[in-house]
Amino acid sequence: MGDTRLPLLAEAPTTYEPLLSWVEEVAELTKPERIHWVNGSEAEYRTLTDELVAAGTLTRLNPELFPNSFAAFSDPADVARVEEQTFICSENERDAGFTNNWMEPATMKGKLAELFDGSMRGRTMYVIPFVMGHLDAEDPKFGVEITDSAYVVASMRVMARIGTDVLERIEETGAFFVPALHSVGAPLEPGQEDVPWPCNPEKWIVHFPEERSIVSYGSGYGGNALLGKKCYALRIASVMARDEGWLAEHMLILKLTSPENRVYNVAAAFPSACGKTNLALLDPTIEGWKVETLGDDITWMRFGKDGELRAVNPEAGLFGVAPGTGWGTNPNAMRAIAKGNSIFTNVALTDDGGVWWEGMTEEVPTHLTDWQGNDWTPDSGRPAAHPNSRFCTPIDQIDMLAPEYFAPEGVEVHAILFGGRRKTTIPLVTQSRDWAQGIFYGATLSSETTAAAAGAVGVVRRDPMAMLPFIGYDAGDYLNHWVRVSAKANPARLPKIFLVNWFRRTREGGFAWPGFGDNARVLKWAIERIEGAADAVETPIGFVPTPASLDLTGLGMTEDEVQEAVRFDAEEWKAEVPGLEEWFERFGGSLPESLTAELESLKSRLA
Ligand code: GTP
Ligand code: SPV
Ligand code: MN
Repeated sequence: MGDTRLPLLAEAPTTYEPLLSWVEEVAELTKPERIHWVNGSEAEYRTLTDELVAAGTLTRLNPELFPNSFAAFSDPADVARVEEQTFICSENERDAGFTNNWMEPATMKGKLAELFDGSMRGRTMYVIPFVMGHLDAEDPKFGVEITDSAYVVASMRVMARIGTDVLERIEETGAFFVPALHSVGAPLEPGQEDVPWPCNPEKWIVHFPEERSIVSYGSGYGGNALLGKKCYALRIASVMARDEGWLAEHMLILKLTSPENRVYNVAAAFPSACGKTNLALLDPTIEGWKVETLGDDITWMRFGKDGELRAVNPEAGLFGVAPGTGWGTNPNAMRAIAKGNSIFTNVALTDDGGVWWEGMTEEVPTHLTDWQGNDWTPDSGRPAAHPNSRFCTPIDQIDMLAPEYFAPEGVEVHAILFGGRRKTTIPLVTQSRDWAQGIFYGATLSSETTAAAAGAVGVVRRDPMAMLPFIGYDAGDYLNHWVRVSAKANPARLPKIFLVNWFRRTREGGFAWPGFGDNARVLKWAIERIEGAADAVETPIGFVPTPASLDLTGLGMTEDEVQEAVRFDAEEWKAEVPGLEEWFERFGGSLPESLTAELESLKSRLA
């Protein structure tokens, strides 16, 4: 360490020059009161959460109900990812593509330098060394997040592998780390009292893909602030993956074991708040089929030496949508949560010091404190928990966690599902004729928007591979990358691809399919298709089940009712085509030819 180091760095637990000089540069700009190097220990977590309780950011829950667990309530204007303010600042605008906001890197850096000047005044600057994926991976993906939010530190400890071990490994191996800078943008003047959830009305979530760096300003929430998650493990990782020949995807991954003990790993890409966590923790309603969890939000995949597709989950926790997660719909998540060690954000509080959200229990409590701190009763006429309220829970608290979660080499993927939230048109499940048509399913995936991002809810938008807000480069190049990478596959071991929709409605307006644990019936059909055992009807969009080919044991639905969920509707699909054409036109020529060919052949089959 040079003599000229900032005195604030005196207690740095490292001599790693690339890290020290970055931390120093940030400290000089942001002017924090002190620097805390996060070691990731139990004791540190206790101190941090005690401080957050004292500051009013966290409410300690009743330990008999939720041990070592806390509730946080955000500023009402800081409740979700802000896609409008999310930028990919590639050197060339063309490389950000039409799905991303872009600004010239130098201009953006100038703007950020102004915003970060003194932005940590009066606060502690935390330095969090982290690794996404395994520390013992062949090529571990390191990052260091600098943040002035202790809530972010506590949440990152759940969501990623952080602390001393990681720092030592970075230093020992001289590894590159992604510098990820975060500030809530709420400096404190001397004597100024803090608020429970500091943030700034102005928010910027910025990525510099060529230098692989992240800068986030103004928000303390989820994907805006826990920078290992969407910013690194998807946006920056997708760029690394493009350059290094792998795939970083917004997918869950689960291990399915058949009654005959055959194992299939299934990855599934659904947009935000469209059912990944629920499927990953599925409790099958059919006998003999077992599901184990590998991941619930992000999957990194590469083709192995035998041409098989291998997948790992780079995360260490769940940041799950609370509403709709209940003892009836997702008992496995509820059991994991009940073990404690969780941070809840924007849920409601029960009078006995527990948490509640819509759908947690069938019986609705008679009195709650809602997520905004107001009294709430069932006839208040508004939800008690915010629709994007979340539970943040260590993944190893899931009883059904697959042992392979801990294997750095990951698992082979046998099937990929693409799915969205569509009231009409998309059948419960469709199997693609081949890999190319499967990529077409992914490229044209559509869904109604949800509360996971700020903005209107319920608007149908195209969401390629469920990655629309997360592709760190040009969307056409991204689809080309899928095509190119899969050319490395052993064709016999290419996963089979299915399009699913748990959200189709009946004419009466209810869900056409009960979903949740009953989705195991769809997984079973998919596996039986792979094994060549299940029946299907060939339609212009691919193979859909006959009602009789699905295991309906104990479902309590008639074949006619099931038919409404699985049917292919030619009229609805003809009405879909102009939207598909418009979507493809937006790529302005960067789309793989194979996809244009798929659309043409779909049109001729529909005609
Ligand atoms: P992100 O964490 O935002 O990426 O969301 P996710 O894809 O993991 O979604 P999640 O599993 O948390 O589900 C989001 C919402 O959809 C919850 O309110 C669920 O209750 C609901 N949901 C999930 N699966 C089903 C299903 O099979 N049927 C129905 N009707 N709703 C479902
Ligand atoms: C999503 O929006 O897809 C999430 C939540 O998983 S967040 O971490 O906020 O991105
Ligand atoms: Mn997600």
